[in-house]
Amino acid sequence: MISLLDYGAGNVRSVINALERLGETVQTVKSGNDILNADRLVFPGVGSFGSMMEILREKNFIGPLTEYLHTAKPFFGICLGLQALFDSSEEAPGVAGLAVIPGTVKRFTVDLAVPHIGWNGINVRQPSRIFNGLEGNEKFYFVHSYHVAPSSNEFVLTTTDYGYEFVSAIQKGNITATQFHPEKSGKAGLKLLENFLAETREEIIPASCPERTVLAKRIIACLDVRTNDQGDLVVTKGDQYDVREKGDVRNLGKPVQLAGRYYEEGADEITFLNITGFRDFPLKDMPMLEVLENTSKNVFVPLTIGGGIRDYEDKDGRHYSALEVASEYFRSGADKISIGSDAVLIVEDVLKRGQATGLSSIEQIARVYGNQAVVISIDPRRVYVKTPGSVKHHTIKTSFPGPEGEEYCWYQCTIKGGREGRDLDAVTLARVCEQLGAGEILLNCIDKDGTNSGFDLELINAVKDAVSIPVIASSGAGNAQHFLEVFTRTKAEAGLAAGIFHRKEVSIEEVKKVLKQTVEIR
Ligand code: 1PR
Repeated sequence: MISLLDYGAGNVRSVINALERLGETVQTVKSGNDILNADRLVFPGVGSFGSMMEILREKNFIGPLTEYLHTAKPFFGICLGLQALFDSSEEAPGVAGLAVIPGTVKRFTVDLAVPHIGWNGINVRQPSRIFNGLEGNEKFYFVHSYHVAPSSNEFVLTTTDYGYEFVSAIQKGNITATQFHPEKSGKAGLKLLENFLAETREEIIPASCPERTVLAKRIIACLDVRTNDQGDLVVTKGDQYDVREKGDVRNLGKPVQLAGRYYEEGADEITFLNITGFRDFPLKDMPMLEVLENTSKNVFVPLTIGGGIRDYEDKDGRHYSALEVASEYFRSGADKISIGSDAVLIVEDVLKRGQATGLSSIEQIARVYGNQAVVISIDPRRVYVKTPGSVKHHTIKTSFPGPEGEEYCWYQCTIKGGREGRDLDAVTLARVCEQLGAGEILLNCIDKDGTNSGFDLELINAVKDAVSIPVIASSGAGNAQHFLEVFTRTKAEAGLAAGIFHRKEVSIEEVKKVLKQTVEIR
């Protein structure tokens, strides 16, 4: 039996799933006494430092937790569960941490995308039993904008490089805590947790730790999901967003099975898009929640879910906020949610008002679950123009002139799965969404989707230049070389594909083989 401290702010489902996969029975802490009575305690932190400490205080957990940390009983902290151990954080000035380890928590000051999202390595600084069976060159999944800065090196267990070297895990007697998420770090992460649970392992330093660690470019498999005309939930795939062939919805497999296959084949992340979510009420859409629940039991890499995340009014007039919809997805095992149509409408409103309301789905979900949990999915389409000044939008000079020789184009945002074009360009959308608190951009391209002709590098460069959050390049991948192209000719942090993986034309392994010599991968 292991106790899990869930203060109710986010997704602890994946941690429970990982512990259960390792044969543990997990008991969720309900009171301060449960903390004091625990034999082993896991603390996965989600959200922000300030709200975490506030909730711990409201629940009267701070005293028992501090007392527990001063016993010899095992403790494992994850992400904010590491940061909580320090004196304070720049994220919430004036709010005291648990002060078990001297030092503070600082925001990344780097000329790189923040949050630091993805798979990075560790450099081991002292022996620990959690490293048994690891080579030392494995990568683990990180997602954070703040990192701990201990006052001395005494308790530093690992460091990681991102612009500069930061402390990525600490060890102090019975206390182990990691900035990365072992529960989302595939087989290496499960091994690490297994070692923590098996208390008798000997303390080691793995043999092949890298001198410097490098963040890997992520390869993401995307599953567009919808109900077909027979009522079955299927993975489908469009050609420029048209998913029907001879009148029928293309059926490329079952969502849970396909996600399991991609996990085994080495996908760094898996994205589900409920592509008819814009017209259905997702909380009635139980199959998607089931898909997430079942997938997250066996897939230990990050899961994103998109489609239909917005405010709703049901037929009886009951209001559901986008935050409620998102919370349901997080509870079912999602690590991030992606917002498509609603983001376009929100940005249009912000531009009209000249300011944000603080009430949009992007702002609300980012406040509760953190910026890193909010992905904006953009569905743009190229519009050619003769001169850049002929429209108010962000235009680019293109190397692929339009049908009438136009040398400029802009990327028009669409909603409802490409069905409706709006008077807003993708660059502006991305920029405003970042200001509202989005943590990542999933950049599709309707012209390229399903064409196998390669990513739209011009679009990716235009958006990447406008934001400092990570950008996932999507649409058009036809072979492994296209991934090499996108990672060498743009600064995209991740590449996503659907059709080539579903149809088994190219495997994730093949993509990584081609990238290996030139691009850092997991
Ligand atoms: O608007 O918040 O309800 O979200 C709906 C979501 O569903 C959006 O993220 C939107 O991109 C997606 N969507 C809606 N309709 C379609 C469609 O295809 N008819 N899917 C659709 C878009 C997702 C792409 C695709 C890549 C790679 N497809 O990410 O996976 O283009 O494909 P490829 O490698 O085969 O070229 P909301």
